[in-house]
Amino acid sequence: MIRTTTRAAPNFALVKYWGKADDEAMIPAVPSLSITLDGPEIEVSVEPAGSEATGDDVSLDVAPVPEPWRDRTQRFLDLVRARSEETGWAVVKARGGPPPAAGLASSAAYFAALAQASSRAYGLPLDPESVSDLARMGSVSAARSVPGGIVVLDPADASSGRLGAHTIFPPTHMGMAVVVAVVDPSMKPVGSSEGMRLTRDTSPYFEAWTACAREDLGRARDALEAGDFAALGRIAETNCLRMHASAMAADPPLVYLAPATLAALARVHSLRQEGLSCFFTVDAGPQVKVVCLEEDVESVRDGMQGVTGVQDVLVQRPGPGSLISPDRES
Ligand code: 2P0
Repeated sequence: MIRTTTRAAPNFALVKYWGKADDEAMIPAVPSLSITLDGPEIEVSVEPAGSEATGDDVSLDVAPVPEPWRDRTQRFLDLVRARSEETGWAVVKARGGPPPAAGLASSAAYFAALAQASSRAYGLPLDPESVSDLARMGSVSAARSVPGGIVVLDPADASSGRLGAHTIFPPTHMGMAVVVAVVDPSMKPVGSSEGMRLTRDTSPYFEAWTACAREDLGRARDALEAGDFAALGRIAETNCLRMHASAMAADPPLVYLAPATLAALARVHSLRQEGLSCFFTVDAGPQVKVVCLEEDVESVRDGMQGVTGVQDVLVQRPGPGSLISPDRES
């Protein structure tokens, strides 16, 4: 077993994943399209446990640790060992990354880094497609944080239960940046996995949501191909609100949008009317991600800072995907 340290960053979807077709195999019900960011990175190391170890030792230096992460990490390492000739226990350490379980894609970053580190440590294939396929088994959205730039994860690409995400455009495509307006970084009351299960099982709008997804993906790809930022924004905003509408119609209802979230959406609309190239997307939490063109990033950041209830504004850029740090291997 090789001691390995890797880093990975969150990704935000413009065409969203919400709902699984197969819970066990972690196959999404819909295709999704996302931007992998350049930060904040979580660092994960995997190394062999000592000879007296009787199990894996998982040390998560993130606060607070989301409840499913420990169990999922354990199941993930069991899966890695089942695919490997190495069967030893591991010591896993994680630190950094965005605040967990707040709709800032922390689990995407964590499982992407864990997949990369454990693939290297346990001698599994290291091609991006294989690592992405493995990351998906920790969290579906983690598959999208392995490749960089603009990424697609499409269940139509699954074969023999294998499904990885791939880059469709490099990070520099169209010169985009992401301004994150943090409304409340504390843990959301209903996590994504539970929220999408509830939506699938109880929302009368889930079927309508899944019916729109493939067309949204095709239109988003066309807009990216044409370099049409305004068209991409219309598709992303519509797709985002369709996802939230399906969740709001669940029983019990799931409302991830806070009053300050709605105020931030209104601000994005007015910034656009003032001539800035920007659009919003919101995940399973109250934070608002504003995608804009690089030339407008300062104005958009200033505009979002003035929204009542917005606690912090961060600027991120499309990034290269998860990377092994050779200096930390041994
Ligand atoms: C997305 N989200 O496409 C969507 C939009 C949240 C809203 O992917 O159950 O943490 O571990 O597969 O990957 C969050 O879902 O859920 C997510 P699991 P995951 O980014």
